[in-house]
Amino acid sequence: MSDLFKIFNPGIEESKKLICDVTTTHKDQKLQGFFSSIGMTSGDYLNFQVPENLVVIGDIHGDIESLQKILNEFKWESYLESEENLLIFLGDYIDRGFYSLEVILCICKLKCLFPNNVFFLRGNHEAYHYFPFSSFSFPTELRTKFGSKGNDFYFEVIIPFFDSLYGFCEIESFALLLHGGLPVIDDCNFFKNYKFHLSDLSKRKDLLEEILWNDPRELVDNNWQYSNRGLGKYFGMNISDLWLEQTHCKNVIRGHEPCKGYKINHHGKITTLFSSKQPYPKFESAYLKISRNEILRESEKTMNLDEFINIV
Ligand SMILES: [Mn+2]
Repeated sequence: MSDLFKIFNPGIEESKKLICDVTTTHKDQKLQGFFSSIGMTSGDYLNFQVPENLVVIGDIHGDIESLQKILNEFKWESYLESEENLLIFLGDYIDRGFYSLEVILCICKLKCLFPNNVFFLRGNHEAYHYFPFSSFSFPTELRTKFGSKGNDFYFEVIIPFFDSLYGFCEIESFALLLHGGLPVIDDCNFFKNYKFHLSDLSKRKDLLEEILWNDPRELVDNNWQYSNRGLGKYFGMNISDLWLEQTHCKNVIRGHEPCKGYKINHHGKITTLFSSKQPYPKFESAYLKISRNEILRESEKTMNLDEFINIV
């Protein structure tokens, strides 16, 4: 298993096989429903009971070195042997750093080894074909690596892989995990059926855009504003309170914004986690690791998760 990082100068056929295998695994898990002792899927929506241990990794953005450091630090091989230990990625695997393809291959190897406790959420960089933006460079990296075949590789292998990623994860009574932020909901009836609405985001592009692009802000009216990013919204504390109240969760764990490893918003209710360093020299790379006991210990109050964040 120690060959997880032996992926430099990856061949096109080998890369294609590995990524397509994981796309198939995702599709099977979504279609047939996936069940482990602690979790289940309903399409794009993942649901878990509180795991024995939880590790969350934020945006990687092609930074294979930070990814390697993080995986080694929590000793991924022994950690993932128990299916009660979960590893969740918050998306944005590509662009900005030099090794986007290598990052994808590395996490795909992890998923092949541990399909029942490694899960990938989708970032906005994995949905360029729905919500385009200016700094998207992954196809250029693929053309540099694979020449003219890079284009076909992007359309035939990468886009289906991106479309197979999960959109939203709930860990019961604890946390909501997603890439960008909570969608602004003004009709409370939504929550009667929220798991259903989140289970097929290809039919709910309005929700998908906000999940992938929204950011938390401390807004004067605590409500929401359109985002300066040109896509998505800034959501205030009222939106966080509504979602957390309706889902009986205490925290939101999300990525999407470069920061010194982590950032806290909305009085501790929102934790931003960022795990990329090489393309962002001014910032830090971090991951979150928390145990079931630590989660249950603070069952009554809002938890501030900063003590469970490790800067690498
Ligand atoms: Mn992002």
